[in-house]
Amino acid sequence: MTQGPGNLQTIESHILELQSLHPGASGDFTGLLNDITLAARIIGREVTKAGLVDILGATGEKNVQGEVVQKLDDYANGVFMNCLGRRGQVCILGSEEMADPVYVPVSQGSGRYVVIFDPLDGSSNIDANVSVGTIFGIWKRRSERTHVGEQDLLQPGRDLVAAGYIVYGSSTMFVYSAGHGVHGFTLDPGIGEFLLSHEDIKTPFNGHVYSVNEGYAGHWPPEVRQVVETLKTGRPGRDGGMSGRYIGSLVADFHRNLLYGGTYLYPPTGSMPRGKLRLTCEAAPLAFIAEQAGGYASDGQGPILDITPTDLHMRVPLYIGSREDVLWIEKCLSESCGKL
Ligand code: P6P
Repeated sequence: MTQGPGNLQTIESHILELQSLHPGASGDFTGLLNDITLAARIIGREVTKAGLVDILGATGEKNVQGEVVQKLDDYANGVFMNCLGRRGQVCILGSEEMADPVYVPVSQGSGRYVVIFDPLDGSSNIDANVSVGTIFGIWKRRSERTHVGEQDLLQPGRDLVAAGYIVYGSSTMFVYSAGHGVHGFTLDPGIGEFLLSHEDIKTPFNGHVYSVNEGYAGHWPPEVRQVVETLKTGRPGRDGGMSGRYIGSLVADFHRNLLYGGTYLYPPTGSMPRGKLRLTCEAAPLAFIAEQAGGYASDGQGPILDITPTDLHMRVPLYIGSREDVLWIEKCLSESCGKL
């Protein structure tokens, strides 16, 4: 008898197994995660055929960050807004593409969760067929359903109940954690299912890659320049320097570094004193993933996960990836030494 395919586990069954860890669970969390996988499949379908249909190029509009919005950004944001919370699990939706959060009316359900997402990060690369990604974070509502407000929206990453990203590249991968390790699923477009391909991802303790836009080196604080130079030439006790790998697409750089080891850096510059990346929809969800996989994420002074946002679009410097490397960077920057 011919052998069928090996151990095929769909993301839906993986999420259901999670639910079994929480006896008496309402199923809201399971439904919400499945809604996100649906949004991922719809966005992935459009991203992978972007070159074939007239959705390339920018809308000409600018988003709240002042960045030119690519048509697919708009589309991806709309998909998330339409797919999430259809069954009332969500009380607030926040998006990198929307200036203000959307508060879901009480009448539309239990509203147990808050979801903040970057629907299509790295979208300026779309026309060049470079990998792009979606990032999401899920928090629990803190206040009574009838009193939802900023205290529910602006929570530290330490309080995330789940986070993940989808990378639309040579294949479409869905990587997430609900606090029980990090697991990766690869989309089989033939059956439209995400199948478990990377169970319990652990990122290497240190790496040989650093990812940063060195075009800004002249605008970094001197201690950052010193740290990056040391990464390149080789830290004391390390065999040689690191290699530079920078795609210009955070999810793609992060994903490669997560699997192979490495560190992504987006330091502050003169024009961006808090860096470029957003805490709630980029840094915190990826920091949650990094720490669940044994890595670490810092703003240069301390853990990203311990920062409570002051507003939905708050930016933070980001140093994220292999634990030992990021801890070394943090030690140097917090002591402004850079010469260890
Ligand atoms: P820069 C894309 O706009 C993004 O948010 C990340 O995906 C990427 O790592 C970074 O910004 C690229 O920024 O300033 O190097 O072009």
